[in-house]
Amino acid sequence: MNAPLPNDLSAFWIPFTANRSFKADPRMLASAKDMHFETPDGRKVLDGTAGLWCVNAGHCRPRIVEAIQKQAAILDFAPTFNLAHPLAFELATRVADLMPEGLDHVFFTNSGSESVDTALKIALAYQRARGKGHKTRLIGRERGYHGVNFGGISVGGLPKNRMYFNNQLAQVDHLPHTHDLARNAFSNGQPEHGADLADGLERLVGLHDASTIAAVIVEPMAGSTGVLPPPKGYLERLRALCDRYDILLIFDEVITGFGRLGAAFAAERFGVTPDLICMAKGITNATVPMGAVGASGTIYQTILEGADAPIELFHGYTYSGHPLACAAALATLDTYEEEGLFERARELEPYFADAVHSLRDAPNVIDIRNIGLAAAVELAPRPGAPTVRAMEVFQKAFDAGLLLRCTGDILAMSPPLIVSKGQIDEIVDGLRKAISTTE
Ligand code: PXG
Repeated sequence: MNAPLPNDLSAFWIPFTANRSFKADPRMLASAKDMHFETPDGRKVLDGTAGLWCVNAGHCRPRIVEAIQKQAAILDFAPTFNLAHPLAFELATRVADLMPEGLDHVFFTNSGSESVDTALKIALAYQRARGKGHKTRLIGRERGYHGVNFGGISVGGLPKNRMYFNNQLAQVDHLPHTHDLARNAFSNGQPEHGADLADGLERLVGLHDASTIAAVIVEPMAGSTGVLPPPKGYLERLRALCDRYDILLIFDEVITGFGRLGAAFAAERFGVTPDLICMAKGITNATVPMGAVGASGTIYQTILEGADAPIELFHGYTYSGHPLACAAALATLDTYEEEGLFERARELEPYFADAVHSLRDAPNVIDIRNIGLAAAVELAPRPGAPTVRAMEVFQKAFDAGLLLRCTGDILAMSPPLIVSKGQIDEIVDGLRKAISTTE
């Protein structure tokens, strides 16, 4: 497809992008189908990252396209403040069925960032509703990414997301991250070492006292920072400590939700059940913006029964449970189920793992990590110019027809769950070529 190019690139302020260099040399996408994007000049690009970790069923899937088209002509919008529409209930039930037992209520948002801030607010509302309004402190983790809203950047642990915006939430602290090249380099799946890092929570309890702490939020597998699977035993330990100190545990599953780790949620994969789950991205296969927070029955009932006003939770968005997003999500969940895509991810995991670990001997590779259909290759930073090497690899791969993600000196891969073995080889060969030809 040859699509017309825009005449003027100046007005669109591109997110999380070096606008000046991008506009000098733009990389455009015009269409997409299944595993590929196509550029305006007709070049195919293999999607090694499911867009931004979100197009889990592949692009422009017919069932989802049709559901959105149909719904737009039936009910384009319906308020969910004091009103509702049937699809939102249907979807909430479907999502609840996918979550671990005990998590059975769903609050709709429009993005991962909104899901995170919603979950933090629900945690505070819960503590207050049960007469523990003094539990207000929120604990995140170093290197965590929880979106870009003020709550999310405060509990998040990426320095640049925090340092530029000083109006952060007070009363926040952080667990240590689990990145440990000395002990865990080239782990396949969950690393052996680091369960003890969860004891960081014990130290924070010692410092702040459990009576001030409302919730801990972590990504079960840290994604954006460069794929850090949880060390063996880590999440179990964190769950046990949260129970001991009466602290809520929130899993941010914006990336891991909907099959990335070979199960509906990482909670299921790891056998650890949080009190709240943040989700977005894969819920609609990224076709229509949507996020959600899954909550336990205990949290829901406590807030409803402990409320001091008829509206129990003072929170919600104009587009919470938007009809188009609900239709897209229902068709997406049908697609995942019909095609067995979560199981497929689990079945492909060993093949994917072997393929990415074959890059071990490529130049400058200092670590390879993987779990489910997510993997990262970490490169040694170029002396005096950190991050430049990975950016060059990313650009080379893109020019050769392969989309990867780069963050710092790390290249990440997270293909749609429909990826074939041949396409896994193509992704890994493309990355090998790009690394091998980069100084
Ligand atoms: N939580 C987690 C764990 C995420 O990964 C968000 C929250 C925020 O979601 P929204 O929908 O508000 O963007 C995310 C988003 C990358 C990359 O390259 C990752 C995300 C977004 C964009 C790029 O790693 N994750």
